[in-house]
Order: sequence, then C-alpha cells, then structure tokens
Amino acid sequence: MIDVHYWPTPNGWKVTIMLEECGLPYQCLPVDIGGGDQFKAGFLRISPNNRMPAIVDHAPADGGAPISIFESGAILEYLGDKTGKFLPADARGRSRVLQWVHWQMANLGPMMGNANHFKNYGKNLTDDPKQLEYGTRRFVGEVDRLCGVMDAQLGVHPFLAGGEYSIADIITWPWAMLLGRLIDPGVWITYPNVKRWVDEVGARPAVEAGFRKHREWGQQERSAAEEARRRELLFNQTNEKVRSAREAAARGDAS
Ligand SMILES: N[C@@H](CCC(=O)N[C@@H](CS)C(=O)NCC(=O)O)C(=O)O
Repeated sequence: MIDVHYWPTPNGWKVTIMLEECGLPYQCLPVDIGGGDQFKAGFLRISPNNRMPAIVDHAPADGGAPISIFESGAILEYLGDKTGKFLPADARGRSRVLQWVHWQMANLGPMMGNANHFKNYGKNLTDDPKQLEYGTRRFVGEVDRLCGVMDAQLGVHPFLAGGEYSIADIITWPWAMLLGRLIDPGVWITYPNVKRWVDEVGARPAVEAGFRKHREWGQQERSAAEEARRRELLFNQTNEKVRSAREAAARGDAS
C-alpha cells in the first residue's frame, strides 16, 4: 500500500494519475494546505520543504523499511522504476523522458505558479495594482515561451518525450490543462498541438480518475477569516515562521 499525502491541486494530481495508470493500491491522506497541515511535524518529517505531494511506500521492492519521498518529479521517477511503466529502463529512452520531467519541474510548473500568483491571486494581496505589473509580464511571458516549446515538440511527436506516453506527459498535463483557465483563454488557438495533446491525455480513464480524486476536499466554503488565514499561511512564509514546526519535526514530536 502506498500512502499519498495529498491535496487536490496540479502537483497532487500528478501522483494520483500515475498511481491510477499503474494500478497500484494507494490511499490519500489529506494535507489541507490552506489549513496549515503542511507545517505539522509528522508531515515535515516526510516532506521537509512543507509542500505536498509526498508518498510513503510501505511495500518497497527490496522488502525493507517503508520509503518516503517528497517532490513530485522524484515520486514519479520512483513509481516508474518500481512498476517498469511509463519510464523506459534503457539509458537512451530514460534520459529522453527524464529531460522533459525536469523541464516541467524547473520550468512550466514554477512559471505557471508564479504567473497565476501575480495575475490572479495578487489582486487580493495588494491594494496597488502597479506592484503586480512587472511580475505578471515576466511570468506570463515565460509561460508563453514554454507553451511555444511544448507546441513545437508536440507538433512533431505524439507525446512530450517522443512516440510513447510517459511520466513526462503525466507530470506536465495537470499544469498544461489549466493554461486556458489560469493564464490565457486564447492559448488553445495559439498552440494547437498543445491543445490536441491536452485533449488526448485528458481522455485517458486513469487521468480522469486521478484528476477527480478527492476533489471535494478542495471545495469547502471558507469564511472571510479563514480565507485571510489561508492567504497568510500560503503567501507569507519565512524561515522564521516555519522554524518552530521544523524543530518540532526534528525532535520527533507527535502531530
Ligand atoms: N516542486 C514541488 C511543488 C509542490 C507544491 O508547490 N505544492 C503546493 C501545492 S500545489 C503546496 O504544497 N503548497 C503548500 C504551501 O505553499 O505551503 C513538487 O512538484 O512536488
């Protein structure tokens, strides 16, 4: 059994989609990131960067103690190796897939996250729209460039890493499918190859199942006070604020 420390967000869907694709038994344990679960000592021991997703594999291939992993790219690589699915074993095929996995982790994910922050969340975080202009231009511009990179690749290959569906597609789809909603509704016209691939990957039953996993967790109503606390928790993090939780994790405190 694999425990998935999870909340229904693009980075969480990567893992549930992969597990559905592989047919591995798993259970999701909620990490309510708006409620502060990512700072609990038990979670920080698994995921020291206070971010979900993370997994604990209670039945690793070597038969030894459970293995815990944070960072979605590392998780998908581990699951690909464990199952022999969606990640070729040979050096040539493996590097072809992993370069796109790292491309997503270092580029599309962070740039879309920042573009979304400045373009959509920012207006609730400052009264001065001028503060948002440069960040919006910078990150939306980068997302546009990255869409061009994806579109060129998908114009000559059916999937991101070439001819076969792989963890590169699984890790990129949850962010790419949100491009129209979060960044620019015109993106699908500008980048038709990305649109073709988003639709094809989204039609896979395992992708649909992983994407829907515990959607209800993210849909609770919040009072104005809860919303203000959520913003403070998510968008005002410093080393100082996280330190006491980290120290509790290091001491092995319960919770
Ligand atoms: N690079 C990390 C990013 C994970 C990440 O940013 N997770 C967000 C939710 S999508 C989170 O846990 N946020 C909690 C916080 O900001 O405190 C990964 O891919 O696993």
